[in-house]
Amino acid sequence: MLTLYGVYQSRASRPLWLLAEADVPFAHVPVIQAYRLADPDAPDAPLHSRSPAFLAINPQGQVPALEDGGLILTESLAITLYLARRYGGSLGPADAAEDALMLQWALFAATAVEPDSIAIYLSEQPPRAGTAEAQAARAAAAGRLHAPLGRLDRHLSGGDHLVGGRFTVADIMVAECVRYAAADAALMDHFPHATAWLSRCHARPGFRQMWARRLAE
Ligand SMILES: N[C@@H](CCC(=O)N[C@@H](CS)C(=O)NCC(=O)O)C(=O)O
Repeated sequence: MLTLYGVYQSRASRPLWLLAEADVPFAHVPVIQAYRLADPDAPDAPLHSRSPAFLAINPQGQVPALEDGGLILTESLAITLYLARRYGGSLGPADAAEDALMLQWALFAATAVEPDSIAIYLSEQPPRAGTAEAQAARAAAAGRLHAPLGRLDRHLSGGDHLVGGRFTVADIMVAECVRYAAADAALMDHFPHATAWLSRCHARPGFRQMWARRLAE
């Protein structure tokens, strides 16, 4: 049985969306981020990212993590890619070329998009939201996102999906990293194909199931 560690309100949303799309049975252990707890050391604190039991799974103290038989895997995009390859059917690669393209989009998401899209998200969180510092950080992050989002937009002007003319793990990985930036409507207005693609991704039953569970958490 697969075991996925990490609450829905974390980067665990990425493999959880994949698992919903693939309809794969799994055990979910909702490990919460330690920083979200008032007192992670309290005796009745829930299992969290600094709990000794979880550090035995991921000594780095971050979610998500996956256990599959003897395999323990960390890094949300590596987990999501693994699940697609192993259990995802057409969500995963059909051949070596698609495999390479899916890895390319995973690295694009992690390196060219996520740092600045997270910066946009964080600029809206209290207590920084609305401060001059937060606005400057947000504008700088949005500026740096123009090149990668422009590339994504141009790619999507030629088709509805990132790889293979069908919805795949590549769409999940990139959509999850772009999602944080989507709060910046003025930024996304520059990229109509990417914006429409993100809406299509979010209309999928697999995403809706994941998101409903996240909201209910
Ligand atoms: N690159 C890692 C980042 C993992 C990460 O930062 N996870 C956050 C939650 S989204 C976490 O567990 N934070 C807990 C902590 O730092 O204490 C991945 O994609 O899995």
